[in-house]
Amino acid sequence: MHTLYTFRRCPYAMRGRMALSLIDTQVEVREILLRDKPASMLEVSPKGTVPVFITNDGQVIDESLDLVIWAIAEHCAEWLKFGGLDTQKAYIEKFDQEFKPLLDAYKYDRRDAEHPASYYRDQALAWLDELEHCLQKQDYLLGDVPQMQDIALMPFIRQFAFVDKQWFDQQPRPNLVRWLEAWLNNDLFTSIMTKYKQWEEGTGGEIWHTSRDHHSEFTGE
Ligand SMILES: N[C@@H](CCC(=O)N[C@@H](CS)C(=O)NCC(=O)O)C(=O)O
Repeated sequence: MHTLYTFRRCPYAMRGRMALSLIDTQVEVREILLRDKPASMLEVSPKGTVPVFITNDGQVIDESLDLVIWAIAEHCAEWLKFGGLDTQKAYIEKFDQEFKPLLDAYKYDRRDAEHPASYYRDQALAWLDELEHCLQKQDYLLGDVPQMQDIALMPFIRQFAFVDKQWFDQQPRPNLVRWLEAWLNNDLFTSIMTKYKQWEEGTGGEIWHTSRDHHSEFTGE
């Protein structure tokens, strides 16, 4: 069985769990706390970030985008229909590099920051505008069906929105609001937000039977 070290509220882990829930497999879920990382996780991935996924043949995948690609590229090519793997991957990497630091500066509003939180929020708006522009003509970021890019970005847009949801919803980006609401209410997202108790070293984790139901829902397969 595969093993997943994860933290429920981490957006990187969320994108990994969403991608895993598109395929048909079994995963031992080990829910961790970032302030109390299990030794066995640090042993396989000393950098100490989640998600960490260990395949049933022992391959360690400790970057969320690699995990998403592992799940999607092999099993759900339809999620790479627009643009293909390399283009979507490059876009997500750019998003991670540019948007995430602004999101953190906005969300955590550190006292020693150079600027007020609203400065970082406003810096991030170029990204939101770009996404809004894409969504003006279609249901999802790249077309009328969701793609890897939707899954990879959604947890971060969610986190951004929830810093001040009222502000976000009142912004002139109705299509982005609509896209986010649809994901928040979609089974593919709600089902990966199950609450698990913290995993204890030496015990068995929760067994998660993923299923292709979510995949079929979008592809009609
Ligand atoms: N590039 C990594 C980043 C993952 C990451 O930074 N996850 C955060 C939680 S959201 C983490 O584990 N941080 C370590 C810590 O806070 O100690 C990935 O995409 O998987």
